[in-house]
Amino acid sequence: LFVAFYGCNTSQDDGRAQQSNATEKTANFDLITHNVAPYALNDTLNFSLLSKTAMAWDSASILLDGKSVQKLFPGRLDFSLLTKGHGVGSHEVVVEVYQGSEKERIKRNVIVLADKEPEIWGFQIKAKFPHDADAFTQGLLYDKGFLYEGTGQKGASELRKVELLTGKVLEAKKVSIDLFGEGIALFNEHLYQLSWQAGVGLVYQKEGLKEVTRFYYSTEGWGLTANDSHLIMSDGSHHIRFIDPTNFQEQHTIEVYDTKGAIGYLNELEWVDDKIYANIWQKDEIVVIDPISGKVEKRIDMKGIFPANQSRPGVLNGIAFDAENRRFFVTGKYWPFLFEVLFMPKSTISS
Ligand SMILES: [Ca+2]
Repeated sequence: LFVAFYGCNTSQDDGRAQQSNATEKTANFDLITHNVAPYALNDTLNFSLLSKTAMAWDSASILLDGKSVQKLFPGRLDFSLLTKGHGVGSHEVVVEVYQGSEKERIKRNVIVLADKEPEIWGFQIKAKFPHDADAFTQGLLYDKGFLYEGTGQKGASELRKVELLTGKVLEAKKVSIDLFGEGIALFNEHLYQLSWQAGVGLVYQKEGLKEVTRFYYSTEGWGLTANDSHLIMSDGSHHIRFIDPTNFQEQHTIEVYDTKGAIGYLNELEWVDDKIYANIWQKDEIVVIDPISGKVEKRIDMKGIFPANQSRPGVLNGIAFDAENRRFFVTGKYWPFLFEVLFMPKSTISS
């Protein structure tokens, strides 16, 4: 029997992580799939356990992402797994075959892609505001009439409260010189700021930007946002982590995929209407992600956001949302402007 393994035909060039499906070799058993890859969200994956040596066995446990989901017995070698409810990305299927006290473990990684092409959206500029051209923007959010901004570079990193209309920095707190500031989020009247590679996060009271505590994580820190229960963090990969803001424990992780593969380099984040907006590092693109499945639902083409007749000092970075007035703001690293934008389906934008 020949089993075709699917390797996502993607390259690092467009920010997609290299992923492949693979099975560990085992002595007596093999695990074969009856579906033709690639697999998509909501597919039912059909497998058969194949005994290569006709060895007797008692039972087998099927584990999906570490959780036991089914049992097999001799005479029943076929099983199905529903991808629905498990999200896009990499999943581990393990079959543990028992014979007395002996156990043989067969592992298969499967990649589940999005089941629907993302909608292609664009933008319209509604207003243009000044922005500090010395700000290496790494995090941006809006709260009660003010922008809050986290800036990067060692020695120049700050947490700032900024006046929207003028871009004037009203308050600034310097980040210690050993930390390279990254994304920021607001949760329960506290501001949280990541650092890039030090594994250290800073927590401030919003009023007065007073540092109150620190937290620690094992990945790089890139973008940060929050919903009403979690801090939500990117690390430069296609993973987004949900963190408990009370003890900083990671609760769960999603992987971000479209119909072709993983979407890497997820950077600055914004939680809006139960979706995650993420701008992709070094691209004029924002993706809108379903936070349950990790599926990319929209790709917002931001090409043309920076005036074509001016040299651009840095990449697009920074999405903020004014929930009360339903306004989106975007800017970039060292950009002299911050834009209020309206996102809309590209087909509805008149050129
Ligand atoms: Ca943001």
